Amino acid sequence: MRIDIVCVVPDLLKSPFEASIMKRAIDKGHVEVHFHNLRDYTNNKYKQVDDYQYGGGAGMVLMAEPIDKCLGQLKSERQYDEIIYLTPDGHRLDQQMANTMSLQQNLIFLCGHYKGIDQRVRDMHITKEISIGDYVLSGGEVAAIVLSDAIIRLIPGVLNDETSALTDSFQDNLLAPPIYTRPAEYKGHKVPEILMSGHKKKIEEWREDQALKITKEKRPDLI
Ligand code: 6GU
Repeated sequence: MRIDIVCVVPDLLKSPFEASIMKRAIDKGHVEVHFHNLRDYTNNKYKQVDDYQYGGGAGMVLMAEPIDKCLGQLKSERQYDEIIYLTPDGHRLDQQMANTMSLQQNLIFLCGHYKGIDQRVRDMHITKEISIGDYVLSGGEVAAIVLSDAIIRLIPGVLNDETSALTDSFQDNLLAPPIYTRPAEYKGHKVPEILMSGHKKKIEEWREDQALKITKEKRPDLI
């Protein structure tokens, strides 16, 4: 997989790709991540990327030209499966969407900033618009990190058995059951007996019961 991240603050983005699972996925060759600064695609000598909005109103808008130039350049180099604009008014990200995108080859993530981007580049280039939740961030960069992490960990071969994505919360539309590790008793708090019984089937049943109970309590909307 190749991900091209187009934004105005690449420095906000880079370090999460330099540690842990995302770094390992890059080092093992499962994914390439490239960063593009919209300021490098400006024509004016001040490298200005934003301007006031027509019709008035507070907040700046990212101009069409630098975005069009950057996306046009990338699209001339390879075919993209999706050109995704990260915006609070997009479709809300869920596990199903991450699963689908994890099987794709080439993705562009365009990060909005300020009030957003000129509608004309949305119409011209964007194939999908994604929000990471119903709250507002100061820019799409943080959302691009979230989306990248959600997708990259699902690429076949990135996680091993111990970190398998199959048992994650949401993979079966339920939250995950409680988990424990050694010691068996900590400050008087004991690990549930069943988990130490060795009965595989009973343990599986207990986990399913717990997952259902917790989901009903915390996220009844999922059931
Ligand atoms: Cl993708 N961008 C911004 N700026 N805020 C958000 C978001 C995206 N998703 C939720 N809030």
